[in-house]
Amino acid sequence: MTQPSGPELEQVRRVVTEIPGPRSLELAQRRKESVSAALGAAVPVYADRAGGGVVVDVDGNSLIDLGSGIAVTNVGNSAPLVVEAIAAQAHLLTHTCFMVAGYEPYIQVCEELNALTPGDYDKRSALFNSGAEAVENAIKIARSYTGRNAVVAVEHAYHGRTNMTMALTAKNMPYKHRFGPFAPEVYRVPTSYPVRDGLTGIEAAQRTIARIETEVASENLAALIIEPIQGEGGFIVPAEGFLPAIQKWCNDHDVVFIADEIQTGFCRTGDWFACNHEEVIPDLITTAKGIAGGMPLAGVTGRAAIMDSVHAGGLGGTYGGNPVACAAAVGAIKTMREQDLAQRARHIGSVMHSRLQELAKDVDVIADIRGRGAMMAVEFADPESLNPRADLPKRIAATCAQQGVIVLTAGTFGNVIRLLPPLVISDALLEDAMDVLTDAIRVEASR
Ligand code: PLZ
Repeated sequence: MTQPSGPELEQVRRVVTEIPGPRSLELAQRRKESVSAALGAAVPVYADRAGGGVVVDVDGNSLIDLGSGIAVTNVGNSAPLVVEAIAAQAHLLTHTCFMVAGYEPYIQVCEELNALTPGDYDKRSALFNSGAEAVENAIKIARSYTGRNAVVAVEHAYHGRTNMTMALTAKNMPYKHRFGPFAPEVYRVPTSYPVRDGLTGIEAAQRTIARIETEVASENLAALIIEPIQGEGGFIVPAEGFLPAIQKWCNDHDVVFIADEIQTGFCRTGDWFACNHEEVIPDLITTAKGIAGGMPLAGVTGRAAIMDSVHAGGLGGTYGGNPVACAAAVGAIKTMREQDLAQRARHIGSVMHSRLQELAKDVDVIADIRGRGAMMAVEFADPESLNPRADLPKRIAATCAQQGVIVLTAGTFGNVIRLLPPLVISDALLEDAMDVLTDAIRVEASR
């Protein structure tokens, strides 16, 4: 008999060994001798299988997953339609290179992206392997279209680890440290960070625009790129009105407005894309992560006039839009639609938010609880001075892992716990995980 997998796995939290257990320790040793020490690890266990809301490790511990592999397995790990699509496609063809001989799944994914992304205009898409690669290409496209060089990114931004995207990313450690020089013509401007700047969305936008106008000038500016809710930066939700004002300024000055929805996309925030909440219409949008249920795939989607302005042969790559990854994306998108995972994300968000609000009454280390849908975070800081408490998230996450719950940290100041459960997690598991998390916060906050 085959062992259960995917959503058939028993949906329980169960810790049967010390964490990490003996098999994980064995793998940790082999890793130490074979894998570069430069790669981090959020939890000390090694995964064997996963599905629904759990990750089962090699020692048989069943951990509740509040990370989704960093916002990737929105439809759950090894989701049935994704697994079936991968298997079927793998039997037909695994690779031709889209630039050599095309295939239907690539076109299907582009059709889906054009239909699902915000903006009721004629669109085109191109597919790549990773989020960073999508961002790189969005910048190439914007520069080619405008004939301008400069690119603006905002404070706390995260856009990837390649050379151009490191330049766009704000935080030095660990992403940029000793890796320079970085790509030129990247300018950083303030954003909206309500709990820390106290500005309305309009005030923050005016500050941002004034900086761009004095230090860059629209005549030199190809694109402005922004995450509608910042991911690695700490789930910073800009004040209402900020994004629409920035979009309008870009439109008025023929600056390509790029929304990086790599972390926020595909139902995560309670809608297909985070731009939808304020009816923000980007010119280009970058997607990855949740798009293909765990397979590596990314896209750039945008106005046909912009996307088609690049010379023929100007975009591509050997693997971009691999047929198996594309088939997985079609399966993942179908799952999101059939199970209305946007609605599910809103429900998950309201559960997490109310549990955290309740907790905030008892502890004095929480400066902010924020996010949208199933993308929720707690910022730890002294509530008066707002001095970051960077010591807490690591300890809280370690305590949670010991008790069988995976949570991730984030934030420019390293003082944020972020919650990104798979959108198919059961209510019972979610409540159990929130019990563990809120207890861990109580304990660590009182130490
Ligand atoms: N843009 C908004 O969130 C990836 C990074 C994890 P890749 N975020 C997770 C890490 O430490 O490397 C991300 C993102 C946003 C771009 C990216 C980059 O996507 O698929 O990791 O290249």
